[in-house]
Amino acid sequence: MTPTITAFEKSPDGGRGLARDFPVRWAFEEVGQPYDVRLVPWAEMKQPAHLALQPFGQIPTYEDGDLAMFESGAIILHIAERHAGLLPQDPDARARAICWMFAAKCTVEPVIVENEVAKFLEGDKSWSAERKPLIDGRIRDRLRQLSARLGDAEWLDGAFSAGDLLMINVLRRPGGRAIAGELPNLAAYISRGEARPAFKRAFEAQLAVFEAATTSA
Ligand code: GTB
Repeated sequence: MTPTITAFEKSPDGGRGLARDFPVRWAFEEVGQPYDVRLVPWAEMKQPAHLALQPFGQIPTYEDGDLAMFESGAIILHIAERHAGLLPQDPDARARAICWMFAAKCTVEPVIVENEVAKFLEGDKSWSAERKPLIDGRIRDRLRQLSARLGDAEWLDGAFSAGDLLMINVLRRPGGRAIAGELPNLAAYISRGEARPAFKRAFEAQLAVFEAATTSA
């Protein structure tokens, strides 16, 4: 059976591959698993049918037979556990790759997402401009630590893994990319991820959805 994921009918990111269906698409492409996409209009995201799949009314979701999942990180772990290509076979190396998945989602993503919160949800507040350097400072501290660990390596721990996929996906968000640009090894790490054929296929697929929505509007 072909798994089905959900994505925005018209993503607010303008087709830049920043919404969270993107890393799931990328994971499918890395392992060579075909997938279907069901587009969810804004009006349906908080309706009971979608809330039954995603309790917070968000995308992405994943359905495969009787299994329904939400949370992009969990979906990617599920894909990586069922297909070769995103997690090492060696148990210790596999455990370390999973550490990097959690590091991306739990340690690096939160500081980067604060940049978007400040811009889109708090940009009109009187204190918003004062807060920005604090947010940038926290992103810079975190990315310097990541940069120090990556060093001259190609990927975070041996071969490319789901840990790299999630980390690069997080670093691509505007607040991450801007500050990663100050750290040449991180900037090159992002570029290596974006140069992967699987990344490019996933990117083109989500862009095609955005362009179709824009054309029909
Ligand atoms: N923890 C969940 C996961 O990883 O699956 C978070 C899912 C999530 O935040 N989904 C967002 C959503 O559905 C879309 S991706 N939001 C609707 C809502 O909460 O009501 C977040 C996103 C949206 C837009 C951009 N952008 O424009 O750059 C970037 C990221």
